[in-house]
Amino acid sequence: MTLVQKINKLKKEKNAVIVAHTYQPIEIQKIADIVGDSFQLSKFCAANDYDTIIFCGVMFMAESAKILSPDKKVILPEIDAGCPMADMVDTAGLKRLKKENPEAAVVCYINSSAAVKAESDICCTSSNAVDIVMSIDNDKIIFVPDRNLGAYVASQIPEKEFTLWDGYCPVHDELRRESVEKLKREHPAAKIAAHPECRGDILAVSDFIGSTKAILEYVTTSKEKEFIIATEIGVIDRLSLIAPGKTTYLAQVDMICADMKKIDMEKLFISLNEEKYIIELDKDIMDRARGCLERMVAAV
Ligand code: CIZ
Ligand code: SF4
Repeated sequence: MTLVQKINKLKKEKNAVIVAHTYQPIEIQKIADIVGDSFQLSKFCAANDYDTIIFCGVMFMAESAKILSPDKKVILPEIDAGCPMADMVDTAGLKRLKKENPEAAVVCYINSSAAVKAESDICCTSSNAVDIVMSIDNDKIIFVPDRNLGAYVASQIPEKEFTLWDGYCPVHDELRRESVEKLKREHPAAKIAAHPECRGDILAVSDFIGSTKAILEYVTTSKEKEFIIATEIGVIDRLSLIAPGKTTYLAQVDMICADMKKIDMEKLFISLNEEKYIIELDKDIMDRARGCLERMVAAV
């Protein structure tokens, strides 16, 4: 039996489902039952009848799935698959910031730990961040942990006052405008699609700004043929599967998330076979973090 056949057999036997983030390696995207962004995947996990969820992504995503479906077994095939940006904010620092800004509402990007979500008023994703902040009555906003997404949201809502946590995604933050401009000179017809985790000077020269889901929709529905993609390489892999007629260029060769690439077919098989690593969270943290996620769902 091939590895793919073994994985599919075990999946059936255990009534398990494989979900994968768009930044996952292409072979994982191909075997997954559903591919999407962290929020789409969490919602899917909460609303199905599978007993076990194999979450191919990083820790904060598997945690969000567990928070929204606490009665299911949620498994992350690689326990060390973290998110450097999520790890840049800690609850002690956030509590300090809340004390200093008592009238501010705390908005946390979904790329954060369950503990940080438990300390926040409302969660957001890159698809809904502007709408979420608009839905809040407070004039003052503490935004954690992504300073780039926070600055982008602040630029769209000038009437509110923002305190931004100084976190960032290394994959997006290290993209330089020169790389994008060089590609644009080489491919003048290409449209530039950027994720809001990129720096403001990249967003300023982009034709489209959006989450992975929004970028996929933009490219697949556009009449244009060529695109410079300013986000993680997995989106290019995804587009090669769902929109093979489009030509895409990765904005910079190193836009590869090492954590997202920690899961491979062998680890996926082991995770199903040995049921590891099962996500367990403190009940109190889980309940408070669920409030943060549910307020997001209710707001948009
Ligand atoms: O929310 C997600 O899945 C991430 C990390 C990015 C995006 O834009 O989809
Ligand atoms: Fe975290 Fe960036 Fe990797 Fe996404 S691409 S998981 S934000 S480090």
